[in-house]
Amino acid sequence: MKKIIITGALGQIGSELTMKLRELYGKDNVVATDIREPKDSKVVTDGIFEQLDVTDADRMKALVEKYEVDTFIHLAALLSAVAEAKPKLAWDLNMGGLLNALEIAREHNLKFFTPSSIGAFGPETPKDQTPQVTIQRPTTMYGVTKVSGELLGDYYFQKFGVDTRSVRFPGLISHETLPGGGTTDYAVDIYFEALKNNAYTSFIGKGTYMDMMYMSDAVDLIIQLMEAPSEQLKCRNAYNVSAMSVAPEDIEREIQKHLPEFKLTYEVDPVRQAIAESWPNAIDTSAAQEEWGFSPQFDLEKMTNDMLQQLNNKEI
Ligand code: AKB
Repeated sequence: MKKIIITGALGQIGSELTMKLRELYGKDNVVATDIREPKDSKVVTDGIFEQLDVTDADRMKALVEKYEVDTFIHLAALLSAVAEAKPKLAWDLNMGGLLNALEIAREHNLKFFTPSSIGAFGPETPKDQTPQVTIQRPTTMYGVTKVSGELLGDYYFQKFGVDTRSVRFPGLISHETLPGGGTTDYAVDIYFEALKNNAYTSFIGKGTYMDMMYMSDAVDLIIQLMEAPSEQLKCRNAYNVSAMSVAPEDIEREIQKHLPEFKLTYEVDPVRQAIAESWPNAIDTSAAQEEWGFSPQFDLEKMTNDMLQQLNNKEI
């Protein structure tokens, strides 16, 4: 990667990835884009930033040509719960944006990354040790767009030789930017509320296991995957990646080690609970480990220590 364009740069992943890429590759070599342009964000003020609606293929192409980029990191998408509330918009944005980006990657011979998700699995997928290659029949619009995106990644690689790379992200936990409209968002909110109110009401039920990962591991793995030699990669659609499989009560127990009075209660949201139940409990990440050395640094204990410390420093 020498010159990189990122879409959705103000989102949960984008805001941290952009800063890390600027640090590693230089401010002049990272073109951050988003549909919003808040003047108080470091992503906007600390380097190159361009406003971009990813459904506008002409502007996307103009920016790729203006900055002569060689790598495209396409993050702009709606998350699972919002996509379920607005399925047509989710299809138009998630698929329209991805197709525009892939076409430009084909025309300009760009290296390409876009994330898939554990949402690409469905109720018929094996729930535990979910294999890299398995049944993918999701029952959400988010999942439909993620499986379609994986197929497009394969297609553009096989048909046109575009160097497509991807992972199936689990729930991502971060202290910088809040996620918006995901099913796994409870695992972020719980830390903010623990420090603010010593209590949290979870919209995901007790005993519901999902894969999760700390954002610093997610950012590092994107860079590691993008820098891996092309011939090492067998799965062009998306690699399973995860750092832990947790239920709300597991996070509760870890938080209580720091805040003994912390209280977790439940008010289950039937829509997000149904989505969570259609996803795996714990996926098998051996292909990512073997093919490009995926090795996350944060387990639940280490992540909880760091989250609470970082949030304390911010005095939220
Ligand atoms: C969501 O919950 O929608 C995302 C995801 C797992 O893809 N965090």
